[in-house]
Amino acid sequence: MNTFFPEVDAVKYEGRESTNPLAFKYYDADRVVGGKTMAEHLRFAVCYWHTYKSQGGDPFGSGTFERPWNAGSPMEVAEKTLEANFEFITKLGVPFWCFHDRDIAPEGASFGEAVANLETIVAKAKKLQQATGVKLLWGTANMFSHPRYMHGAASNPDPHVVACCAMQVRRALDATLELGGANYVFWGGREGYETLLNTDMKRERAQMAAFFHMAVDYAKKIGFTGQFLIEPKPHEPTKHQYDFDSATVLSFLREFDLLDHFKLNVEANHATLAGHSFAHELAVAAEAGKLGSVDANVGDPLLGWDTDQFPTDINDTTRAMLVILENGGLGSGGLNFDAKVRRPSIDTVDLFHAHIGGMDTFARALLAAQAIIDDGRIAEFKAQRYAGWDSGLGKSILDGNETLESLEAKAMELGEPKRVSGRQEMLENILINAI
Ligand code: XLS
Ligand code: CA
Ligand code: CA
Repeated sequence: MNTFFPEVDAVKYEGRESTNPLAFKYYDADRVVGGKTMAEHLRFAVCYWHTYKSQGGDPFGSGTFERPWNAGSPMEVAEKTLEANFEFITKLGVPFWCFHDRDIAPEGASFGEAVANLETIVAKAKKLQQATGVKLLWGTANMFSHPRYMHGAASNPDPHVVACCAMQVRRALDATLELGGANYVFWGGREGYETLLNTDMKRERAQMAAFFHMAVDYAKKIGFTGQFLIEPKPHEPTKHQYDFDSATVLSFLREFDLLDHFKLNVEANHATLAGHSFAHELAVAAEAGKLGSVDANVGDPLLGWDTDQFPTDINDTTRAMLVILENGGLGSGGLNFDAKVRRPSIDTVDLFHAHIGGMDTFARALLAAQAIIDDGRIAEFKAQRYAGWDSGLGKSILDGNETLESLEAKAMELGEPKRVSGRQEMLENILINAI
C-alpha cells in the first residue's frame, strides 16, 4: 500500500532533538507513563470526513485540494478513498478511524442503492481492517447534509423524515457492528431550531428521546455492545441546538430515562462555542461518570465558528489530560482528530504534519499531566481546601444533620470566617513548570 502518500514511509518517534518534520518528537507509542503505554492512554483516531472528504472550501470560496483518490465514478472514488484511509493511518501509526455512513459510501439514486453501496464499502473496509490491524473507534450516521433534514433529523416535524433517520441509523449501526466499532456516536447538527414561531420544542425533544430508545433497542437486538455516545454542540448549523453542552445532554438523558445507555463524546471546539473551556466540558461529563470519548481539535479564539483545527495549545491540552487521567482514562473511547488542515495547506503531506502536531501535543500534555499528578501538590492543595467537609461541621451538613437555624446559631457562635487565598497563580505555575 504505497499509492496515495508516496512522500511518507512510516512516521517514527525520533525524540525532541529531531529536526525531521515527519517524525514524532513526543509521541512514543510504547513508552510507559503512569502504568500504561502512550498508545493505550491516547487511543488516537483519524476522522474520515475532514481528512479525505474535505476539499478545502470555506463559506467564501471553493475547494483548493486536489486529492489523488478523487477520480472515477462515485463508487470508484469511495473505494480509493478507503484505500487512502488505511494507507494513511498505517503510515501514521494510529490505531483507530471514525466515519459517517455518507463519508464512506455514496448515497446513490435510491435508498436501496444507498444501503447496497454502504454494504459493499463495509465489506472492503473489513478486509482492510484485518490486513492492517487498524480498528474502528466509532461510526455514525450523517443526518445533517441532505436537504431532507433541513427541518431536523429525529426532531423533524414530519415522521416520514424520522423514518429515513431510522433507516440510516439502523444501517450505520449494522456497519459499526460489522467493523467491530468500540462506540457509536450521535451528533445532532440539525436537532434544534431557528424560530419558536414554527417550533414545538417540547415535542421535538420527546421525539429525539423516542428515537434514542429505538436505537438502544436495536443495538440490543443485533448484539452491538459498543458504547453509545452523544456529542454536545451549542449551535451551528442550527441556531439553538438541543444538545447544547455536557450539562444539557446529561439533563436530557436523565429526563428521558436514557442515562444508563449513553456517555458523552466531548469536542474541544464545541466546548468553546458553548462559552466553556475544553477542560470544563470534560470535567462535567467525568464527574457524572459519563466521559466516553473526545473529539480532539480546537477552535480559533478570534473566529466565532467551528474551525476544527488541529490542537497545538499545550497548556489547554494539559488541563484536558489532567481531567482524563483523573477519570481513569477514556475506557472504550479515544482521541479522535475531528480536525482539518487549513484551506491553503493543499498537499497530502500537510495531513501528516497536522496529525503529527496533534499527536505530539497530546503526548506532551500526557507527560505534563502525569508529572502534575505524581508531584501531588495540586491534589494536596484541593484536598486541604475542602478538608472542612471531611469531618465536623461540613460532614454534619452533608449527612443531613443541620438546618438553616442550626447553622445560623453556628455562624453566630463562630463569627466572621477567616479569609484564605485561592493561590491560583501559584497553582498555574506548577502547571506551566510541568510542561
Ligand atoms: C460537527 C461534528 C461532527 C461529529 C460527528 O461539528 O463535530 O463532525 O463529530 O457527526
Ligand atoms: Ca466532532
Ligand atoms: Ca466540530
